[in-house]
Amino acid sequence: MIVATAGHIDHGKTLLVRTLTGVDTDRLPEEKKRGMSIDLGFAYKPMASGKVMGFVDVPGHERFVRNMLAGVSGIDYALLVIAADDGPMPQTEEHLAILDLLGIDQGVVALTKIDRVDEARIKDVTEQIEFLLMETGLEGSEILPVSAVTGDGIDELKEHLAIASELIGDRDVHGNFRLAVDRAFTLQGAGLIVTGSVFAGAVNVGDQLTLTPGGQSVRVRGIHAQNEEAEAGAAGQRCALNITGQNLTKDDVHRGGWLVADAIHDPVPRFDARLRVLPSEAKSLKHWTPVHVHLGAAEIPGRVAVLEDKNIPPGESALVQIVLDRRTGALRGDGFILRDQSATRTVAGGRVLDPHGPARGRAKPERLAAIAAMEERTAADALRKILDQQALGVDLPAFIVSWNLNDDEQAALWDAVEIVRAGENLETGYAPAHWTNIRDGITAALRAWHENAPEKPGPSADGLRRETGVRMPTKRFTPIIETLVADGTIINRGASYFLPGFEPQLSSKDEALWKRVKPILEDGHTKPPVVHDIAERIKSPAKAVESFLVRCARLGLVYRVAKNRFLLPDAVLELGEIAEALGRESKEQGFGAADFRDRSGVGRNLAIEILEYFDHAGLTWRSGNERKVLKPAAEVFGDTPG
Ligand SMILES: Nc1nc2c(ncn2[C@@H]2O[C@H](COP(=O)(O)OP(=O)(O)OP(=O)(O)O)[C@@H](O)[C@H]2O)c(=O)[nH]1
Ligand SMILES: [Mg+2]
Repeated sequence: MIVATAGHIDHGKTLLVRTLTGVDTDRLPEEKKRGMSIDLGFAYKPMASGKVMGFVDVPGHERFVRNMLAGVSGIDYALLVIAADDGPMPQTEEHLAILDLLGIDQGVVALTKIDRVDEARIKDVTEQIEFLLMETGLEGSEILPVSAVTGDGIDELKEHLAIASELIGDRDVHGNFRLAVDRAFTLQGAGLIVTGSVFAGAVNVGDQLTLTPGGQSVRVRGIHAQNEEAEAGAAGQRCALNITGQNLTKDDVHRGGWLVADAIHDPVPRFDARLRVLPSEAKSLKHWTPVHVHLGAAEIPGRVAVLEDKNIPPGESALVQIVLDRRTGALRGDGFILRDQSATRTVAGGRVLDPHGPARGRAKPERLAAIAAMEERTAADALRKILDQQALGVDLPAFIVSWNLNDDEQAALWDAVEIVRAGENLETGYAPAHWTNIRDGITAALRAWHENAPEKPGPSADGLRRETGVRMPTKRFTPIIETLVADGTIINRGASYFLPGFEPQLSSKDEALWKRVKPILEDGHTKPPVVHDIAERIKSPAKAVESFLVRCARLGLVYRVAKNRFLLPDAVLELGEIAEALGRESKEQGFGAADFRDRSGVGRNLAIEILEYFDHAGLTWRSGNERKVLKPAAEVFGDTPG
């Protein structure tokens, strides 16, 4: 369990942590000199259960709220410290609001410095605090009077924390590993050390991880979990990882970065979220307000795009898109806080819903529905809703990263949700009803195409997309037809798509012409006459014969070897096999055009035309005057349709 302190300056947070753990977390000379905390402090306390409790001690000064924010995300339990003499003060309220906005709803209040006040005052302040906690996540939390000076109430507080840690237990370790970096330093003899709270998943010595947003690859050489040397670390612990990586230096790692499993390295420039504006704000939060965004241990300037209305009144919540000045790691469910542009006031906070919100059309009704679906409690419920909404399919890799689902969790998701997954990597998901619609649309479009043009091959992928009339980008359409080809619903040949069983046919006019031209081509075999000569022999215009032969080529009846020369498939295969034999015989050296001319007997000009056609078709590879054969001729020309 990780406990973080919270509360106004000088109310006794650091001394209380020292009393509980024996560790003075104010280590900076500046902190000692000024008698106040500036940065985060860390302390650990082994407990009777054998577990170790981690403490994050935060500074109370209003100028260091940003440091406080880096410390409290990713904790399990709040220790709100309020001095009995002062009672609740501005940062008591601000820290409490931050804990509430981050969704931290487990904790205890330590009413400190009771040695300085009388019983009546304790009763009075306790009532004030009960009132203060109302309608926050910490409503009803225990309020324990203590004195770090006399030791009064300290045993009760220790007892309380021990029980809380048993009740909370080990956090559910789900998802891929994710640690919010709050410190990075080099240690003599060990190298680079990175510390932080583990938000999700587990890590083992030897694991490969990625630094977000930079993308550097690192390896874990050693782990300290809750201050003890360990083989592994997991969610709910503070960890120090000794990492190495190519050319990796301390400058590559900063507070605010993330150390994550490769699968969830996905820095985003914006995210969609639900945002709540603090009731204490004087004015509504306007669209495009500049703010400081605190998420994990990061602080990034950005702006708020209000999606549903023009602004959000104090105390209200609404869907927003947070647009960041630079990329950061953010996943669904992450809590975040917004402070005003001059970083003097906490204004609002909320939860990330969709880290893959689009820059354009972010406030369209269908987007609002998609964001709202991400508010569902489980990935399965959210996916069901989104599949239902999105007739044109859902980007599954993005969804999986958003929810940080590991392999087992993904498998469970596919079991739980009725879904058709399409594409080479099953990357697009469809609700079964939507899938059936799209499939039927495609087969209907193909059927209409074949009926209209029985002599033509089917359309290309892009043509098919247009014929089907679905409004989706090629990138989304391609996986669909890949899947339909794989399951045999449609057939792909060359660049064309067909319905099964469809064979393109010549029109009756072309069929009659073919009966006259085919014998001429057969006669010529590897040396057929050019188009012009064929036209003369059958007494037809050359243009008409050429376009007729182009139609035949589309059906695979002939190959167009050169602009004015068409050969029958068996002649092309025979010539291809001659090239293949020459390639085999000439080995490394390759063969020349003259070799091919001599062996095939087709004459110099035609030999060159044919060889250039072979280069183009991928049978041969030309370098200088020599050619090599890349694959068997039968593989390139053996299986011709029609
Ligand atoms: N009498 C009395 N003094 C206390 C008690 N707890 C803390 N103090 C004193 O209050 C002063 C502030 O205590 P800290 O623990 O540094 O307060 P803090 O909340 O950590 O302050 P920041 O980190 O600056 O926000 C110190 O002089 C402490 O000795 C207590 O229970 N009784
Ligand atoms: Mg302190």
